[in-house]
Amino acid sequence: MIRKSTGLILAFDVEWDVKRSVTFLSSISDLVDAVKIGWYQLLNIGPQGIKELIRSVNKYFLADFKLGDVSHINEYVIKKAHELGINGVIMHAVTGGENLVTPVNIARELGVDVYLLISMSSGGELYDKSLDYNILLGMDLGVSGFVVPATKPSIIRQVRSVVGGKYQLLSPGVGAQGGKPGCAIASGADFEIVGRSIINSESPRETAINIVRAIKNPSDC
Ligand code: O7M
Repeated sequence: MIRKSTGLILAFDVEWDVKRSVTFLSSISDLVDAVKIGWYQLLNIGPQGIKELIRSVNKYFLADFKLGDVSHINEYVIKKAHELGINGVIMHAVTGGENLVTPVNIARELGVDVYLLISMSSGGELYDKSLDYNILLGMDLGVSGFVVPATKPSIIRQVRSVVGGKYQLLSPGVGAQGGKPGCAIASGADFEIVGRSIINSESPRETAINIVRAIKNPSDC
């Protein structure tokens, strides 16, 4: 599970090398509870770069490779991610129970958390039609939590009301996609995932401080 302090997860979607990435993350490390990495890092710095990044920054690293394949491929990615030092992975519910059960069990044995994506910040209409099914699927599998969009607060509320307090809800779509900082957590999420608003800001640290403030004192949600 991600240890909660500020409630902010950085979506680190950047094309930077390891050195620049470490410098940036060190400058806001105290303000974020986890760093979400994914295709940007894999395609730009590669697996060895990711390993180096994780070794250099003392933070929870969440791998978002949008895992939604058949079981043995999911398993392979989780094992490889674990070797790189990844703490948690995001999996897509749409792949279905049969493709999720063994990978989730393997992740558990390795100490890697699985967060199940069950709704999307844009589109994802098929997900929203099967929300109840996917919530129960995740609970049956024993995942650590769910990805639920900041742009759809009613879905956050619905998921929270079904899962109770045992599961962590991670909410993307804050800032650039329209979600107001603080409002996803006010609706029942545990963490808000923010990328471009911080990364493209003239003063990323100041922007992150303002988001953390909004999380503590949400208004106009
Ligand atoms: O704050 P942004 O819009 O720059 O970035 C949002 C991040 O959240 C980006 O890394 C996306 O991949 C991710 N995301 C969504 O934007 N929408 C979703 O529905 C799901 C995710 C996500 O994190 O999936 C795990």
